[in-house]
Amino acid sequence: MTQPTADIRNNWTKEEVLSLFGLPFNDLLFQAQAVHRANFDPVEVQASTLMSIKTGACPEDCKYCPQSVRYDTGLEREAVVELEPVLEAARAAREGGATRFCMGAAWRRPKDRDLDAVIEMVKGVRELGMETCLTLGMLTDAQARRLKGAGLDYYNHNLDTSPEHYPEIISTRTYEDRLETLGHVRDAGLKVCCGGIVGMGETRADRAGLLLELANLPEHPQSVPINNLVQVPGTPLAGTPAIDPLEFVRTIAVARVMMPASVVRLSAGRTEMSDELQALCFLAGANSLFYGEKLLTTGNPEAARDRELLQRLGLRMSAVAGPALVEPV
Ligand code: SAM
Ligand code: DTB
Ligand code: SF4
Repeated sequence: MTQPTADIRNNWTKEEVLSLFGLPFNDLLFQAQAVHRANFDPVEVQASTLMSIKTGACPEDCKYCPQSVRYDTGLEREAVVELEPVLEAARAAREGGATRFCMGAAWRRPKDRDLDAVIEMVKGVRELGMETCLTLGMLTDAQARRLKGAGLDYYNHNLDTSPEHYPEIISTRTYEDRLETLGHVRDAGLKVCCGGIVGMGETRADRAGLLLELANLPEHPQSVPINNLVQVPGTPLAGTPAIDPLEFVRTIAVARVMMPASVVRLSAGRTEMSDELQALCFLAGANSLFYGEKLLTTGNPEAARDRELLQRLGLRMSAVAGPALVEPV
């Protein structure tokens, strides 16, 4: 895969982003597809499988999240899972064709001693020849370096929305806190997975604001998950009017144009999407998905159904990295 640097910009303006959003749909998709083809194999889609390694009872108040202790969503809390079930799930994900295994914990921030068990998981999954990703909440500089030393590939930490809309969604951690963790992750040499959620009642200007923040980070995140809100009864955002599906496609396309060499993931919310809508997202430059029946606590399309969809579209999952293809620590 070539990653030309000439087109990589970190100085986007809000006006430019809004004018991309405002292009006629076909012009925007044409531009996004051209950028995609200049940077990636256009028929390849990366597949990541998620697993929740610590579920529920989270002290944060993210209004979209079923795992916050503040909302009654009927979710059973679960302590940190043992190593063996994690490795079993990772093996199954690998058999199914996933190349990355992402482990998520409902923490505000992990304690140093929480990382001991997590590091064993990272090492074990890596030995299976898969890439590893963690999302554990805020990290200190030392924690990020420790995870890098243990062989972690990616750290997921989302900005979620624009700085302006953010206070409507979360009060227990600031945008600045998120940027700080992203800095620690980047400085530790970990690959950054950072994106957001749309369909949370935000405006187009907010969607543009989110993409502006992501693209103007010191380095583009290597992985950019675009989630469509999964509405979970009991969360404050349940009942929010859904985003126009074509506006969702535009958001993917603008992300692709602004971050040409980043892998853009069509993330949560696919269960509610038609095959045609997902096809448009791939045309708009999405080249990754979450693969497997479950996200963290909510549903995702069946693996067999996704394989069939990709096959109908002439797309293929990128090859499983063999142990030799995963960089040594
Ligand atoms: N607790 C850690 C944190 O928030 O940093 C890590 C896990 S958290 C569940 C990871 C991400 O999942 C959130 O930042 C959010 O972007 C996404 N997410 C959570 N609930 C969601 C929902 N209902 N719909 C779409 N995305 C969601
Ligand atoms: C991301 O951007 N989306 C994933 C992952 N990173 C951790 C999480 C989606 C969660 C959807 C709600 C749930 O299943 O709990
Ligand atoms: Fe907690 Fe993460 Fe959910 Fe926010 S998104 S409530 S931090 S698990």
